[in-house]
Amino acid sequence: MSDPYRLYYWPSIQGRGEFVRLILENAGAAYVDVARRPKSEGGGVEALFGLLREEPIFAVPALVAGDLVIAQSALICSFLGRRHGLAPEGEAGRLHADQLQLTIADVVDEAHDTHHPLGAGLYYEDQREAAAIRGRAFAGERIGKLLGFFERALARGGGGALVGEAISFVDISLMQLLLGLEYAFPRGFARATEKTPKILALRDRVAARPRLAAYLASPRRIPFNEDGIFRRYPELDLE
Ligand SMILES: N[C@@H](CCC(=O)N[C@@H](CS)C(=O)NCC(=O)O)C(=O)O
Repeated sequence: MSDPYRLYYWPSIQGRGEFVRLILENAGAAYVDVARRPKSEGGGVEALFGLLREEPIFAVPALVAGDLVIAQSALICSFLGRRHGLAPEGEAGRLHADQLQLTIADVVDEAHDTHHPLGAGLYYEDQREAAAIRGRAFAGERIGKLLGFFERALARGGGGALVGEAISFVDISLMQLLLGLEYAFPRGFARATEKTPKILALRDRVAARPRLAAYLASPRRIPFNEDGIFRRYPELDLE
């Protein structure tokens, strides 16, 4: 049996690492969520900083798979999808799935920038005014435009999955994106999704997959919180 995967990500948030956790959970793959292990067992955030010192990686999440060390959440999801029967067959389908996954990563960046519009290194409290402008524009316009894009992408393929017939890593990531946006921007999300019934139905089907449903209900799933990417700051949402 091969060694379990080692996921390196912050231990107290879902963040970008959650996209990777969900693919691992859906695959039923053995993995160690390294920083959530005690320091005495080689875990803790010290392990993250150690990896960042030793490997040519700028930021977590990172996945160690045998001799491979992979960063960038979209790339890790694609890699795991291909390894675990969760990726489309053929080059065109794989490129399409990667393209959608990268678009999801772009949306994650935009969601992050609503609470940190001036700088990731500054406190939220020091950029509240700019955040309110950015957040309202995101909740009022961008969510609708972005989710409309995914609704059309899903409809093009017949409505069963974003790429091809079968659920792939990108459908699982879209589920997480929708859960995150709904948590952070409940009013903007409710308005935007009045026009996107297909992606909501896909989200529910994905979340009901037995391994994912078990994970989502388990203590392994860190609750959304205001340290993560998707933060519920009502002043950033629609009035
Ligand atoms: N594009 C990268 C972004 C990675 C990233 O920004 N990670 C955050 C945590 S979610 C981080 O550790 N950032 C540190 C920094 O930017 O200095 C991905 O999707 O994995």
